[in-house]
Amino acid sequence: MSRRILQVGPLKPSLAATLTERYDALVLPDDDTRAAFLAEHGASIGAVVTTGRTGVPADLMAQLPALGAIVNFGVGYDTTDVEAAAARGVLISNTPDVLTDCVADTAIGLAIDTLRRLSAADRFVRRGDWSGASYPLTRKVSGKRVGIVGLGRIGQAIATRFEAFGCPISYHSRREVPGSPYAYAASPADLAADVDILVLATSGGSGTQHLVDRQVLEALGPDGYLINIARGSVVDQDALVDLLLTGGIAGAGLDVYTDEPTVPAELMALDNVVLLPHLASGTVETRAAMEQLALDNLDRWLADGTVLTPVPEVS
Ligand code: 8YV
Repeated sequence: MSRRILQVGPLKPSLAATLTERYDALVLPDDDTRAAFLAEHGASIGAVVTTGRTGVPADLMAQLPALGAIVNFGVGYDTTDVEAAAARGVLISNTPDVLTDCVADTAIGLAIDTLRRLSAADRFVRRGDWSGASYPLTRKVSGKRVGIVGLGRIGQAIATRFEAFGCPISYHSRREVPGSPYAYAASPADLAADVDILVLATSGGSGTQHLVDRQVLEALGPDGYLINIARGSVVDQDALVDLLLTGGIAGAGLDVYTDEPTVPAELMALDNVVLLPHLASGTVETRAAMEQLALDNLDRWLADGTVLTPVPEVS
């Protein structure tokens, strides 16, 4: 087995430094030297370390014939061609669990910020608008009906947090979760029709592309709010922008977008929308834990050809 490591895409600086210093890793160039680099080194690469931002698409995988493992820094790996990896017996590891708390915390923060308009109120104060008029009334969060699309680890952690706010919870997942105390909805549209806040916590990729389409957003309706800490691809973003501009839904809290880091310009002026720069897992503590888990996966693969936290499709 080839033990050569390749970094694909930007990584947390300390992780990139460790890979170079401790593992003598190569770094895939992102310029016109890439083809020559791959011609020279592609056949020697045994493992790739990457993130969901870049991943290993099929065309890159095809140029790495000795590839045995893809170590993904992040829980989402939708930019890696999982089918191609499975067909070739390439393992993929991700970093589940260690980021669940921070991503769930972000979902709650986004919901409170969006309904109570906290970021907009901060702008109001900074602009010097708090002179005589009081701030416009906002919407209460506690007790709102919350629907969660994707009741995996993160969806469950979000549900637990909202329960503490007295919110009735329902959910939609590909399959009903056995033993779950929450009401199951057979489709995202059925779920959206019955809730005030629709939270997206499902994985990205082709299976969930535009799972939340115009029909689902219309079912959420003019009093409903969308919170997305999953992937931009899960939502029909054009329909979302249209409905936000026309009052078809009440507001949205977004950490993810279709074409990051591009954020639709139309949303910039809207105070009923909170826009975050894909920061959900971005705390010192969680990113350190993700880094450690990525390195533990790499060490395990180098030691015995397995990984600690394989993704389900290729374990
Ligand atoms: C990113 C995320 O991976 O884990 C995920 O799927 O979306 C984030 O944690 C993180 O930004 C690293 O690139």
